[in-house]
Formats: sequence, C-alpha cells, structure tokens
Amino acid sequence: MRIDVITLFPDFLAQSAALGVVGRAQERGLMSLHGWNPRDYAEGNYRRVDDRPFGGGPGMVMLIEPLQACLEAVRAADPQPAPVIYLSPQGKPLTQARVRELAALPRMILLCGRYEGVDERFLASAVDEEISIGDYVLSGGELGAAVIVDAVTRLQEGALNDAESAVQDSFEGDGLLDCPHYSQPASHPLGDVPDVLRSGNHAAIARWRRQQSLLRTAQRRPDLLDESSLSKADKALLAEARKDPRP
Ligand code: 9WO
Repeated sequence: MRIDVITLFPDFLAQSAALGVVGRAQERGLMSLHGWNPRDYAEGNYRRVDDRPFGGGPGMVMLIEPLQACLEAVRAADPQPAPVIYLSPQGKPLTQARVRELAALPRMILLCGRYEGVDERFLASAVDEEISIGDYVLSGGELGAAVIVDAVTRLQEGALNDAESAVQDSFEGDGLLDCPHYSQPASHPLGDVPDVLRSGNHAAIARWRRQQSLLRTAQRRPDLLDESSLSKADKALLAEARKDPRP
C-alpha cells in the first residue's frame, strides 16, 4: 500500500513511522509513505501557505492554491486511484471496521490541516472523506494521520510477526476488549497470577480469557457490547463472571 501525506511538517510523520511495526513494514516493502509539503508549491519569496480568515477572528486559514498544486503533484506521482482523507474533529469517528476497509485500498492521500484549518472551498472540491480520531482538538491533523498510518499498516499481510498477530485477534476478531496479561514472577507482592493461567489446561485458559474479555467490555465499554446478540455460551460466561468479577 502507498500513503501520501500532505502536511506542513512532513518530517514529523516520517519520524513517527520510522520505528516498530510501521518502520519494519516499510523496510519489507509492504508500505510506502510519502510526505508532501504545500510550502514547496507556494509562490513568491515568502512561500505563503496561510492567510487571515474572511470575517475576522483569530488565527490563519490554509490557502487553496498551494494545496491544489501540491495535490496535483501527489496525484501525478502515481496513477493508482486514491481517496483524499482530511483529519479533523468534524470528521466521522474512526473505527477498526473502517481501518480494515482503508487497509484494503491500494493507496490513500491524507490531508493534515494546521492553524484554524483549510479553506472550505478546497475541502469541498478535493476531500472525499473527513475522519476524526476522537473528540478532542489537536494542533493539527498530523497525529491523526500517524494513527491511521499505524492502524492500517499493521493490517498489511506480513506486517506482523506471529506473536504480534495473536494480540490483534481479540479486538479484530469480535470487537471485545483484550483480557488481562501476566508474566513472571507467578507470585509477587503486588499479587499472584490467577491459578487457571498456570494450570496448563488450555481449554480452561481460553474460557477464562474469553470470560475476562466479556466482563471488561461490559464494565468498561458497554457501548461496544450488544448483550442480546451474544451466544448462549458467552451469556453464561458473562453471567458467571458478574457473580465474582475479580480477575
Ligand atoms: C483551532 C482554533 C483556534 C481558535 C479558534 C478556533 C479554532 N479551531 C481550531 C481547529 O479546529 N484547528 C484544527 C487543527 C484545524 C484542522 C486541523 N487541526 C486539528 C485536527 N485539530 N485536531 C484535529 C483532529 C484530527 C482528527 N481527530 C481529532 C482531531
């Protein structure tokens, strides 16, 4: 997959994507990231990319012309079709389901705003989709773009090692929250590892993990859990856990 990011801070995105799973995916050729700076397409000695808003008020608005020229260059760099996605608090909330759809595309173009935002006429003409990563205001769209790059990259075939894939299953598979994890030592002043995890009984361990996932989702994110559509077995697991909800 190819991702092009239009941003006044292309280094920021390259840096955030250089390490870990995303960095390795790039080395493996599974993901190619390209940063584009609208300032490089701005005219004049000052290379202005922003100006004051019509109607007054604080701050600056990103100008149409440098963005248009920049997007034209981005399109010309590769013939594959690509939606333009603008990161903003006004966008549709990002979900793992949408991440899965985006990950299947051959290419996408992420547009990062700065200042008070982008001239609405450019957004209306060029943007296919507006996405929010949460209900808070940032200083720009770059962190949102980095989130999309990360979430989409780890779903590329071959991006994760076997050990990393297992972790993904819990949220990916059924929309439940992850179960608790423990490592050495089995006994510690902060507490003991649950006996079942040390039992070697793999069926009992799988059952316990499923039960913890159900319980945590019900307790912490009831909005993610449609209890009426749970299987009989899951309903029983959840009911049992609620009687004695300690991990
Ligand atoms: C800044 C500002 C300052 C004074 C008065 C009003 C104001 N609005 C904004 C503003 O919303 N700035 C945005 C900064 C413009 C678009 C890019 N920026 C941004 C994107 N902030 N937060 C996001 C974002 C992106 C995705 N998901 C959550 C937040």
